[in-house]
Amino acid sequence: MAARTRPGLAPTFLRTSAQIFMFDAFTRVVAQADARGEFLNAAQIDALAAMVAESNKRMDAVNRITSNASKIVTNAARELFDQQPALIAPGGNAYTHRRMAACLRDMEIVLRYITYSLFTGDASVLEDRCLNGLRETYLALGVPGASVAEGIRKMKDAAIAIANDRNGITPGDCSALMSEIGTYFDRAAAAVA
Ligand code: PEB
Repeated sequence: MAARTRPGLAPTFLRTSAQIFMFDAFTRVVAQADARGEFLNAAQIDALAAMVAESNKRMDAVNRITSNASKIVTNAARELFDQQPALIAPGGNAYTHRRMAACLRDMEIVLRYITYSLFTGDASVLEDRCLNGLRETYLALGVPGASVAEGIRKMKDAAIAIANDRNGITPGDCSALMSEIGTYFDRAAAAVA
């Protein structure tokens, strides 16, 4: 977070250290400007204006991933267990219905927070409410983080294939949006690996 450069101005938005922040692309820029006591600059306004102009693509991508969430989760889990059958064998971390259910639920939670980040154009909701402390949780539970990361990578491939499907639509340039989606999955995978 940007340091306060003008001590007379209190960045109230950033004041409470115990609070957990959820930004979107707009409030993040406002918070940064406020911390410096500055107006928004032209580059910031241009970047956000571009985001608004392109927002139909973003909403469509969120909608596609959201409405295919269970398919994305189930297929990624199935591929993960095909590749790592020890997980579902006796003693494995997805063995027993209880653990299998917990595993599918975890993958769905991660995907859900990624759709929030895609919607808001900011990773903070994913970082603060999902990934923060997740590695430690898995360590304590004995859940193999590298396997969770692999499951997340499989969801990434499936989600991008679905969001980027050119069938039946007027095709446009979605490359920036697709790589943005990729970064959220990459952050999630890196957080637990
Ligand atoms: C994180 N996961 C588990 C638990 C928690 C989370 C807090 C313990 C409580 C419980 O069992 O419900 N919860 C989850 C999450 C958030 C949250 C992401 C974010 C907000 O609140 N097992 C595998 C795979 C992997 C897996 C590698 C890909 O073999 C997951 C799925 N998570 C898994 C399993 C458990 C678990 C719990 C098996 C149960 C572990 C156990 O009780 O032995």
